[in-house]
Amino acid sequence: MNQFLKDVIKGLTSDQKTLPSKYFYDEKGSRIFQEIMAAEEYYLPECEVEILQNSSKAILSEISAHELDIVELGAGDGSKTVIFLKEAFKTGKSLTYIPMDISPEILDVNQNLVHAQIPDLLINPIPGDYSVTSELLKERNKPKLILFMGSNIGNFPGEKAVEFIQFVNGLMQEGDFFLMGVDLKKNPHVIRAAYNDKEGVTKRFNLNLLERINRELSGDFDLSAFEHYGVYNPLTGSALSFLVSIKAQTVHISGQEIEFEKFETIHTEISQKYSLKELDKIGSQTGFIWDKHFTDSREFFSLSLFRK
Ligand code: AVI
Repeated sequence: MNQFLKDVIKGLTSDQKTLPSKYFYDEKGSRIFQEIMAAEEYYLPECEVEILQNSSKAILSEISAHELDIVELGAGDGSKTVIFLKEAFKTGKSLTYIPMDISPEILDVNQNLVHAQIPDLLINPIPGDYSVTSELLKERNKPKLILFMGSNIGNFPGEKAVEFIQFVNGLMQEGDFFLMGVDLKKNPHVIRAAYNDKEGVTKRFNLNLLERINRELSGDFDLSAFEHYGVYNPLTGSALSFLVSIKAQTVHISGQEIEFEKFETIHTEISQKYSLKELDKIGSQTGFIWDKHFTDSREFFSLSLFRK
């Protein structure tokens, strides 16, 4: 049984049905995600760009090492990171940019984009699952700055976020830095709207998960019988996405029957929001000795710099 099918069956036979959000990103899902990033209500990318434009210099001034590996986990196309890399290049440090991503295709796009804007920057892309490929980093003993942008940390459920930051800390030597993009707690209305855009792009993104199961795992989900439901809980700081079965129904996936009660939900995603205080606490909990937060003018988002 392939891993996708295993995870889908496991998630849909649990008491609270779930589907792992990592499966959003097939070709179609990745395209819809680009549309989300351009949606009016989805404030995250513009905040991160504002911080990169206004604070890259200040971030770099905290790092004294002259030789530096800038490692980016889940690098994607590099279109935002390049703003930071340009500033880093201007410092005259001897830099190597090491973008890591599961998709070799996106790393090609990344390399072309960065090379076009900074032709003299050394780029050493590493394709593959970074939980495996990060072993390669241990062979390099230059000072490191590890980047993990875009609020991707928010998509790790509960304790997994802390475990991931601990894992990153384990890749680092004393004096190395970690820069993480984090979406901050804010007016709940703003967060709720970001995951319930008027144009219904987020709805399409969520439903594509069922479409993907139909396409790849011989499923027969009737997409018109499921609705997108996005909530934000200010008590926990979690934005949660669900798919709601609007009637009692039976779905088949690779020959297996899955029953849905009327209004039963599938939990598909968590997007955790943090306060700066919580980030300080997480930093010291995960082995960092110092941190500093760089925020946008509305204090919606933080690029948080941690030193080991
Ligand atoms: C990729 N990640 C940070 C996005 C988020 O905001 O959690 C994914 C997303 N899901 C719905 N809209 C955007």
